Amino acid sequence: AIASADNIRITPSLRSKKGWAWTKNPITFDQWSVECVFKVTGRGRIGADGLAVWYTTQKSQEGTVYGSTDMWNGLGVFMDSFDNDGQHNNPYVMAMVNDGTKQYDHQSDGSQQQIGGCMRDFRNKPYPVRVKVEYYNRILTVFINTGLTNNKDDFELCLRQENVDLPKGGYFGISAATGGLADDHDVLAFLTHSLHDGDQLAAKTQVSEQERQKYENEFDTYYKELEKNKQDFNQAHPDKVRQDYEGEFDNQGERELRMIFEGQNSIHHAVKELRKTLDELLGRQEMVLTRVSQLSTGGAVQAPQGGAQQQMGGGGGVPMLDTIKRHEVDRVMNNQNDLMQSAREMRQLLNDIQNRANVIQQNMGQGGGAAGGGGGGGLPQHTQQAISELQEHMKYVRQDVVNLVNRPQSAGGVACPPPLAVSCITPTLFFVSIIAQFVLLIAYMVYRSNKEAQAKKFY
Ligand SMILES: [Ca+2]
Ligand SMILES: [Ca+2]
Repeated sequence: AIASADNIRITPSLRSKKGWAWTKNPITFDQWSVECVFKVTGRGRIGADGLAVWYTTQKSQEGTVYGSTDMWNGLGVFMDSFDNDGQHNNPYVMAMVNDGTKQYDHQSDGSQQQIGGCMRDFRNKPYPVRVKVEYYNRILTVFINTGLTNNKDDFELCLRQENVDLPKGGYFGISAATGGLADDHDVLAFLTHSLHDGDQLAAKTQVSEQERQKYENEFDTYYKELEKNKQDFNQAHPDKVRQDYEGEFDNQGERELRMIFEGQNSIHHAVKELRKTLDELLGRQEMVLTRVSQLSTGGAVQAPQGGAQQQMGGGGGVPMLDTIKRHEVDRVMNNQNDLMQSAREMRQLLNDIQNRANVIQQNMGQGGGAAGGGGGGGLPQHTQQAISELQEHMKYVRQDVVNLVNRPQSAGGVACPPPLAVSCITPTLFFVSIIAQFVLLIAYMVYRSNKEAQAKKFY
């Protein structure tokens, strides 16, 4: 493993490398939560081998299981990049408990030995990936945040297993390995928390107050020493100081890419909101339909709470066929066509964006290689052009999404002919339900093409 200022490179992207890092001392608590923040990056569509988070009774040495020793005693959580058994289910996240006797079965990706797992792509993500392992009351839970957004708390449940027995007083560790294919495995942070029941906690905090003072003093001393050493170093090597600063500024391409990702995030967010609204709408639609069926059977009906706001007389018993006028149907049809059209446009735009993003990524790859050799040159002309076009398209998409969100109200607010108070209700309801269905369809299409686009990017 190679340590740097803000991460530990467990393995570089070179063939057949292994690396690891372990806690110095065994832990003194039985229930815990650890969070490992990492990045797995590689130029290939497929990478290898993977990264492991360990809790074992011994600090392991180099070995065959993601860089660490086999037949371990404790828990291993594996981020397995390479699909050894050809089941098309990698990258895969899984947990395996071992009592020191079992050999990890690489050929089947441990599929018969795992206590649980989930298929998640954790390679080449815009933001760091986070895996959180909790062990509390003999329940093991693994959450994963696949780094698609910069929200640190965007965790999904990957696996949960009850009645898991782990040995006490183990060490935490991380390890990684590359094979014929190679990824960079970087760990940015490893956070450990002990978990306590309430009363247990109260007893412990009293003792720790003195210790806290001690550790704080110790930390201050070390920190001052570090600062002093840094200054000494800077004085001794004034030429190296400037190089340090150069790394802190991203080149233009990286900044643009980050802007694109942020744009995509906000689109993602908008679509999510849209879905929520649509679910509500669907609920209302169902309510309205129930009322309509009541109406057609001739019962007295009260006004629906959220939907159409017209006063409904207790009349009832009006035949439904009389109530829908030809021109109203035409209008509904036109509206539908309109919606379909804008959905198609949005799809096209998204595809377009995807293509351009691919082009930029390729260019970045080539540009990155060149920049490594020489100084940080500017982007080629056509890339800049593509980026600016991309940004413009992004604006359109956002506008479209906003329009879509606003549409149901404007479409729903079609004026009804005033004299036919009772007869106008049914077409309005019909209207709302049809539009709701179409908006739902569009949201799904957008959502799916977004998903597809993301999947396509990495495969
Ligand atoms: Ca594997
Ligand atoms: Ca597999």
